[in-house]
Amino acid sequence: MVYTSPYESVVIPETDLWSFLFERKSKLFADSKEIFTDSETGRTYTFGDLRSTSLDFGKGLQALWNWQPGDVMAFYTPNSIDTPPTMLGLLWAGGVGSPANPLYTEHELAFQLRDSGAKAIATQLPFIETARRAAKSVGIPEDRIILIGDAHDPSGHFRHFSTFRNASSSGCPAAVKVDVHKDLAFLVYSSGTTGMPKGVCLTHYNIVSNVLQMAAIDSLCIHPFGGMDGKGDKGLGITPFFHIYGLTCCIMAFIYNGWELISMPRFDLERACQLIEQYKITFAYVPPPVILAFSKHPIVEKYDLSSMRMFSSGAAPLTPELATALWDRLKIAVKQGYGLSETAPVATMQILDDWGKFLGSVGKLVPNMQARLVDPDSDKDVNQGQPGELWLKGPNVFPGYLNLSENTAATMSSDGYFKTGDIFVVDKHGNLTCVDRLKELIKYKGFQVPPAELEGILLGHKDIADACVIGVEDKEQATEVPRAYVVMKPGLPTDGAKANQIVDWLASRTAPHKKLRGGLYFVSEVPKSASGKLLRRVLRDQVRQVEKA
Ligand code: 4UU
Repeated sequence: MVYTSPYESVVIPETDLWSFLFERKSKLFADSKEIFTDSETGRTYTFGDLRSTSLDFGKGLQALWNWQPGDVMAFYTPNSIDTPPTMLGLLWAGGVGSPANPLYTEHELAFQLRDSGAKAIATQLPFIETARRAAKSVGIPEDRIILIGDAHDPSGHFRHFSTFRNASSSGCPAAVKVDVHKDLAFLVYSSGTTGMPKGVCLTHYNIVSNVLQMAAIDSLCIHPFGGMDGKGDKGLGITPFFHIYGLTCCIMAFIYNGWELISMPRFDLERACQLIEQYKITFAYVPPPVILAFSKHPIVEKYDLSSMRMFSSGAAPLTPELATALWDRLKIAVKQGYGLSETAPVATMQILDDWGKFLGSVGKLVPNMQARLVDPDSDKDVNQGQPGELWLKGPNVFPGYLNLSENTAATMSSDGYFKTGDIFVVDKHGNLTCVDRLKELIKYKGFQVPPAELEGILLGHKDIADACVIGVEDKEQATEVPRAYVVMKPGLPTDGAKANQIVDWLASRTAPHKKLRGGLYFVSEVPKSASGKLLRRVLRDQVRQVEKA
């Protein structure tokens, strides 16, 4: 059975993202409307500033670097209010943005730079050393590293993006013409259902679609609380802009809707509380651990959070208990959305009215989406009420992984659905609930941890013969954590000290969210199929059995 979104379809214009945001809306918002404010400096971009700064930067890219359509720029930076205008200027010039976690090691960053074919890197001063080393290792010239943020390079060696503004010519030609269905706006990285991180190709049309799909849900959410009408609503910008959640739900949706985002460079609970009180913030997109912090931490009591109307939680499962705990303590509603990098990202979203009625559900399909729930062994639809793998179709679904046609083919069904690798049930109202994950991906606080990547590094350790990494639940932190099962080479120690040593060794080679917080256990073998394929699920199911007992 094909499930269709119960919401009225939205009309999606065949417009590039820059023009979609700035040409249409410029007629609706005053140029002076504040959109992005930096939580620490108070610096602000108004709608008019965003438009002119992005234009200047786009023109500068063409004039100074001869930027060509399709050229990729990596963004290796924590949230900065300079990301939206530079990223959009890049798009104006026909370029493609590829954001990377600023805590990536040189090696992790180099992987993405190489894979995406990045021609330049936008970063901030504290990250310049890693950016420089990674750039060097993939052959990006040092003068293609550009700074954003408040700090300039005192030596003047690395150029600040604002100097592109001065360099650009006057006049306002149109954005570079793109084929909205083929040309990419973003190349974000996700391991998908299996293996190493892959470039998820997202077209202009994908992103424009998702902004409008979300806007349709928002328009149904807000009225009981007095209208999310672009006049008074303010969001707290916690979600990383380097993840598709922040890119679409914070950067693009806020510009489109004319909402103000108070952007935090990193999440800190007390600082978040101060900002909510100071700016009278009304909503925020967050992952579940942030809900945990607000519902449990004593510091929250010190602040007046009464302006907050709702959180929207996504990127990992939110339990009914957590949503209820937040409501009981602060009377803030928390609705849930679900999606993936491959769906740009929002595929389902609760309307505010539904959050307490269907606790634990991720809501219904957003407009213009269809879904099937399928038995992954037979590819047949499951009966209603039965769990099945969620397959999705819609204008926000990506065209494929970069240069990986086999992976793309494996993830698309013959009838054109994208196979999410997540197991869902659906109720008679069309509310979807995620009950399990078929794929091997681990999510630490909403961040991806691809097990194959950690196993690859572990196998590079001189003492290790074999390894298997799985996700285990950490209820206290409301997240999964990665755990390794390791086979040592014969005769080597397998005590706690050795385990800690390997955990630290691995941690020094990865971004902090990939640390083996679930521990490292020595085993004599790891489960494998007859053909030698690692059976992570077998191990994961065994752990779940033990933990249940
Ligand atoms: C259970 O994390 C994302 C997308 C996040 C997002 C956030 C708010 C989507 C919609 C929204 O409203 O993308 P990725 O690619 O990093 O990770 C995708 C995976 C999914 O396949 C699923 O396993 O993250 C998991 N996931 C969730 N799981 C995402 N949202 C949820 C959820 N419940 N609500």
